[in-house]
Amino acid sequence: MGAPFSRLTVVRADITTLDVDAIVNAANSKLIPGGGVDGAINKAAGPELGRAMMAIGRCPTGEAVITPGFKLAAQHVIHTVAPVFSQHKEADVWRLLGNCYRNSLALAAEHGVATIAFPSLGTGVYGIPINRAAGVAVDAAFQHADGRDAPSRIVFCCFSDGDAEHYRAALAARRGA
Ligand code: AR6
Repeated sequence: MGAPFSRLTVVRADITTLDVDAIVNAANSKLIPGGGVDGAINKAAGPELGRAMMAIGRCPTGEAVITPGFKLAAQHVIHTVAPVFSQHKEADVWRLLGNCYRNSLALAAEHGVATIAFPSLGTGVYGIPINRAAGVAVDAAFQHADGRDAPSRIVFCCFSDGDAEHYRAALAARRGA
């Protein structure tokens, strides 16, 4: 197993419980605290997180911004905005979703993050099919994990066993590529 693969792991967990330097939030472009993983992260971090998000006020689709983690074990929360599946051409969905992972990892590197966990961005309310989304996530992380400023651990944090299976399959496919 090569170095990039040893840095990528899949877990089934509530992302708010993970002891990592940064967790990634699946936010909306107005950075108004919402439901899904965004709601869970805001609940666990406390009201200061929502205030910090709204002070930033905007994050275009595919881009990323950073706040403190407040009451979370994670020191940072990186907020990124996945594309809504029904609102883009399919090729744009994959490019923008890849940008979410790339821009989050670049921001993490700027802040010296050594361990980072992603939820399955865009595959809840935003409707992106998880079988394809997992491949995009793994490809983007794999490319970054090969670089000089790569974190030591990139975790794909899935909320169900079925979701975790998709990420494990995507990792296995990438390993075989
Ligand atoms: N830990 C890990 N994963 C979770 C958790 C959790 N605690 N809770 C949900 N998930 P979604 P999106 C999974 O809908 O599709 C919000 O309202 C969930 O099962 O949270 O990018 C925002 O404000 C799914 O696999 O994000 C936006 O408006 C994954 O997280 C919008 O939803 C992503 O589902 C973003 O939609």
